[in-house]
Amino acid sequence: MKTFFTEKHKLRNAKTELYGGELVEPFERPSRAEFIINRVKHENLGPIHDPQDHGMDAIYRIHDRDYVDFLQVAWEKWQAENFAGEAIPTTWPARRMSQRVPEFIEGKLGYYAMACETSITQGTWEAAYWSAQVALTAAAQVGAGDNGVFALCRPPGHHSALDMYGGYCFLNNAAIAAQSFLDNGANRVAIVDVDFHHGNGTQDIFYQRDDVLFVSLHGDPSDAFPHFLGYRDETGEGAGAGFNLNYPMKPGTEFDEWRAALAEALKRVSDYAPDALVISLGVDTFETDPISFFKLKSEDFVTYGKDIAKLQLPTLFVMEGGYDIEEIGINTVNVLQGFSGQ
Ligand code: B3N
Ligand code: ZN
Repeated sequence: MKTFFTEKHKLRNAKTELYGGELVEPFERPSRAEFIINRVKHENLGPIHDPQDHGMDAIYRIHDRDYVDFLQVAWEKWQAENFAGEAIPTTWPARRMSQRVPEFIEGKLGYYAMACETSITQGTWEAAYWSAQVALTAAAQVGAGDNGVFALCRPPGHHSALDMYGGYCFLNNAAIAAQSFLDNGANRVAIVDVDFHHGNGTQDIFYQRDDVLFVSLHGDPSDAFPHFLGYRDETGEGAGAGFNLNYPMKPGTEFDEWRAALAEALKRVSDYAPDALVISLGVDTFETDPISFFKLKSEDFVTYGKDIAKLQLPTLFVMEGGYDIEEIGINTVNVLQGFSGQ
């Protein structure tokens, strides 16, 4: 299996994350990608390629132009105010307040952020841009006939919506890739999100569409981030009614229950008969992940990789979360090896 990857991910190197009322070292840090790429090499998964530059058009197919403009200049504007720390929002357009976009950077951050753990820093935009290019290049490889391709994206993407960042995500790599399949001739694309967290951004982007089926298995939003989306009764709207499927699960969920949900999800995908499948691959479902609460073991990742392979669909794996950094490479490559039968 081919992997697409760029060292430019290192440009995303925030020093602070707001957690528990303190600024801590971010869970989403460069070493995550290093452990994964090292495991890809160690296991001889296949060749590793740099991404090509597909430009901005594919990004604008998913994200609002004003939002993308904001991401490009946010750090510069923050610095111009001589603030001492990294760019973190402190105020939001809450219920019954104006939804106008403010001029001042503090207001803009609050307008475009869905949460405030994710600091914007020097290099964030460039890393996010290249992460999207990794997904686009890998999608093109699937389009060219490879049955399984790995986009080692960092920063991740599935919390990012049309005009929203947060949850360590800036551009929605999986959504950008799915749209690129459609723009290059596919009629239907399915996205299965197996990250521990609900892919609120991906759901929101495709919620009213029937050309992308979105299915997510995740920690119940009543107990887990992102808290405000991912409930079972969110099934799609308008033309998209019936094309969004959520499987929220409770703290302590073990592999048998999780796998039964995956089987239902994959049956729905199979019935949909997509031309391509995108897996939003987060391995924060692992039993010792520091910020999650499912109980999957390393061997379970191989098993579900095999389950996905049984669909026999052209499949793009897009990296999302996973924070047990010592194990992230093993668990990620286990899925890919299970899928490819290596
Ligand atoms: O949810 C958290 C969080 C929960 C528990 C933690 N512990 C016990 C140390 C720490 C943090 N934080 C909110 C931001 C979570 C972003 C999740 C990004 C992700 O992986 N999405 O798929
Ligand atoms: Zn996650």
